Amino acid sequence: MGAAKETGNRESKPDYPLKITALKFLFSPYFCDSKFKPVAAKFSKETYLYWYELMQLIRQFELMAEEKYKMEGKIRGFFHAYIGQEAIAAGCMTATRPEDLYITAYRDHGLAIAKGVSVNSCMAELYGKATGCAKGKGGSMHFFSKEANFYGGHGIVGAQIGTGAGLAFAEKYRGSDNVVLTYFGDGAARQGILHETFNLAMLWKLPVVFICENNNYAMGTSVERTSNVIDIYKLADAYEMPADTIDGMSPEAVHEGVGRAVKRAREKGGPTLLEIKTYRYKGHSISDPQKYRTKEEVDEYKGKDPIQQVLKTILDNKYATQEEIDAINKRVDAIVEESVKFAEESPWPDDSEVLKDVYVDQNYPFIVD
Ligand SMILES: Cc1ncc(C[n+]2csc(CCOP(=O)(O)OP(=O)(O)O)c2C)c(N)n1
Ligand SMILES: [Mg+2]
Repeated sequence: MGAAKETGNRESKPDYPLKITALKFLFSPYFCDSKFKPVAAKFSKETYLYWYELMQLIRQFELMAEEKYKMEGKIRGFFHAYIGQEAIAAGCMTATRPEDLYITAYRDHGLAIAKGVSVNSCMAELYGKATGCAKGKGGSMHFFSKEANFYGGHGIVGAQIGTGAGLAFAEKYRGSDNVVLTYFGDGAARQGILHETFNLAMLWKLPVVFICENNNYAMGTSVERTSNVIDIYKLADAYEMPADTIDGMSPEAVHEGVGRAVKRAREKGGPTLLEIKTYRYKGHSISDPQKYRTKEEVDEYKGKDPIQQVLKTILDNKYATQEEIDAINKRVDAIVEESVKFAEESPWPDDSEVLKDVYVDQNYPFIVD
């Protein structure tokens, strides 16, 4: 756990039992069942292997896509890598159920893959192909899959904060016990929509967990340069919303903190703000010269790499041999290679698709022949 703050309604230690059942299928999410063992218990071998494989998959997917972008020009447009932040996706997945909804900003590849949007359809989306998860019409910033309960992929900084609360309102209205995880960056935390959304989310006790992925930069602007309040979790205070800070380089810490917030939301206790401290190794986007930070700073965070940390735990505890790790890496490489083949062989969207999926109402007056 990151340093939890001991004021007001803050949390400092796990306070409820949690159990992860065994993983049945590769990349299908765990079920988190709050009736069983305490969260402070050691995580299982299966959990570590799942985290390792998932984080490797996300990273290798992005490294491959970056190569296809930079070296071969097969991918164009915006592209924001999640590399360095994978522990957030991993910890959130083991702390939530498949029915729970995720919504995020444009840095969306990692969460989409974690949530189960097919790797083939993600690569095809980057290629702009008809088989992409947004039919090739969204690209990197607009991954989407209703089946996977992944609600985007949003390019307007902060806009998804309100939409996430809207999804939570819908879940409450329908009487489900699903929880919405609404992700946004440290830069988005300075948008006015956050305050209006926090106000209503608390008033109506919506089942939403607000997750600020604080990677310390909004494009080239550091958190310190955006506000007098640099502890983003404190923004919850104005609405008496529970809040916490979490070490985002540790899937264990993410799981614990997110698990508590999800439990609260599921049990009708309302929203939580989690400030998850993380770091992106790559630039803001693929075309960022990164003049605003030093190589030493980047290297310091690479020294805490979540994939390497999880690998160390696996090997130290003999959860797997090096040969078994090599087999996982090979499997991941094969999935990524296959996604490239799938994307390259897929057709381009048909011209007739241009005006489809813009408005639900096909007779909307703006759509004319
Ligand atoms: C409303 C709006 N303002 C400005 C932009 C331009 N813009 C795109 S990303 C970004 C930085 C956001 O940083 P942060 O929220 O920290 O997310 P991160 O990129 O670090 O994941 C900005 C200002 C935008 N897309 N939308
Ligand atoms: Mg940021």
